[in-house]
Amino acid sequence: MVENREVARIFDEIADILEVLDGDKFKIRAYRRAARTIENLTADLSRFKSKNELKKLPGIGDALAKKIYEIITTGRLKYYEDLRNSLPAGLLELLSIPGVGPKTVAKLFRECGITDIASLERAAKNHELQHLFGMGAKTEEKILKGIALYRRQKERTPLDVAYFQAKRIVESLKNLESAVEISYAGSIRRMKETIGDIDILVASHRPRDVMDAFKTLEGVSEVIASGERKTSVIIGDIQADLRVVDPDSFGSALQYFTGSQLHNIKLRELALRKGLKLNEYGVFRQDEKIAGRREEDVYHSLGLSFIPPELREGQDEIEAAARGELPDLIELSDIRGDLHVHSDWSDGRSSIREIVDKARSLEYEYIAISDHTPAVGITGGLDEKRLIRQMDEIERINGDLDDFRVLSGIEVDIRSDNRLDLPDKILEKLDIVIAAVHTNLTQKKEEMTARILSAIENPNVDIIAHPTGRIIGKRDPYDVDIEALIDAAGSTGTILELNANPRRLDIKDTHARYAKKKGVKVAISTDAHDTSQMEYMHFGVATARRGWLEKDDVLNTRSLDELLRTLKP
Ligand code: DGT
Ligand code: CA
Ligand code: CA
Repeated sequence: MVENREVARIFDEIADILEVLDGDKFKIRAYRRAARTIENLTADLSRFKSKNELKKLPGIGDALAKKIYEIITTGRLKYYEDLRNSLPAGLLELLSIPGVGPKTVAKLFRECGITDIASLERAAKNHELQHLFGMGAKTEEKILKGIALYRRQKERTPLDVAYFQAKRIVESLKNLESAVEISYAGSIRRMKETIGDIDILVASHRPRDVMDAFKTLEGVSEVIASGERKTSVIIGDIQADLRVVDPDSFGSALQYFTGSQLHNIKLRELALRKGLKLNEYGVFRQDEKIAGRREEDVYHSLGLSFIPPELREGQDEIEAAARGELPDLIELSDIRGDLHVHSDWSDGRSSIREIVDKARSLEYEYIAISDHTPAVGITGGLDEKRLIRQMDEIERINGDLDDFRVLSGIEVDIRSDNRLDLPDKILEKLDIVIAAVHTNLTQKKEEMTARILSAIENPNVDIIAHPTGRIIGKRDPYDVDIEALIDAAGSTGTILELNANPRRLDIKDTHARYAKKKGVKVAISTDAHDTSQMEYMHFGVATARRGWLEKDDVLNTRSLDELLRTLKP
């Protein structure tokens, strides 16, 4: 069955190709609009029985209905295949480079004969692009940076994509009778922000059964290597390694294959100093095995308390565990509310009431609605007037609610002139004010730092959202002195957001640890633009754990009363 998402993707790609070919503007727009219609459709396209039925959809005329029908009945679209084949094979990949759109690709192709990433890189390095209209040395630099970013991101997979895939694998293998135990290992268990490959560990007396099930999982496109104890496959564009071990050494294998490599090296050195031997089969004193079945016992046998996987990066976690001074890490169940959520008043897709329902299903006690302000440049940014109306609406909603509270908030833009996008006299009236940068991201370091500092110093600002502005694999952080921001937040009592969106995770793990050292509190928030994104919270919590944060370090673990006291002391 062809999914709606796939049909939308094909239409978007057709629009891209037509744009590269300098095709008809109206036609291009029609494909894009149809792609959006299809994406937002709740019914499966495959349920439509005829072209005429499809034509009832908004923006779908005769020609488009015919094409959709061809895709859902044959799984292919000849027009699309012909279009693709009319272009050099590597040309469309150029569109994946951040900052390169169809218009640029068209120009590069027609005026410079560039057909793939390698030839673009060569031309930019040799300054051959400069004679092109509108392309200076700066643009060449930007293109080279974009290529580097694209390559980096291509090698590693964002955490959410890998996590979703790993979860699917574990869910299906868990039910096997021959699988005694199963766990994530490697970087996915440590919840690193990007994943090289997925590692899964199974304890079993019948490894072959487990391997067979693994190789035939839905979505496996290639078996790279297949042995009795280890198999590697490609599943949904990412490599997954499965290792099967004897239940007697599951704990030590889990410890070994969770890594990180640096953590393991340090742990092995500690074992040697204690006259013990540590490997994936167990902990040994001479020939006697003193631990191996349970992972906790591996650590205990070395005189350490259990080290949570998120801390195993080979920093100073082993020393801390030896002193019994590991942090008592925050857990998802400690979270009592989400302090950064967008509603359909600005660019969110859910109503405030839908957000409240979702928050209650997550067992939260409160939620803050924090929509955008006009300077962000989206439609629906809240000006003073609409914000006041939204505050009234929230008051009404609160009137209908027992033991749950909607906080009136805003994500006020910090403009490039260092001023907030709404006057203080209205910010004062809100329960919670979040400030963030959204435009002019290329300011110089001193300028950007001063810009965010000015918001930190405003007594009406409670939280700075996504303080470094990075989009993992797509956009580097702003050039900003993050330590200076954290230091300043320490003196003003301003809270820093740890944005839980898996493509942001901003501030990141190491910054969170620095913030803790400076006594700066963190708010873990999802920045959800629809209710399903409110489930991103666990990615934020995992990143906070990687930053050694405890419950008390995080604002939204507070009860409503405590939270309000912190916000308005
Ligand atoms: P990744 O996949 O790049 O995101 O990071 P990891 O940590 O999952 O690394 P991976 O998949 O190469 O290996 C999984 C774990 O196996 C790693 O964290 C530590 C452990 N390990 C044990 N011996 C070695 C070794 O010789 N090389 C590597 N790379 N890992 C080893
Ligand atoms: Ca891995
Ligand atoms: Ca691996």
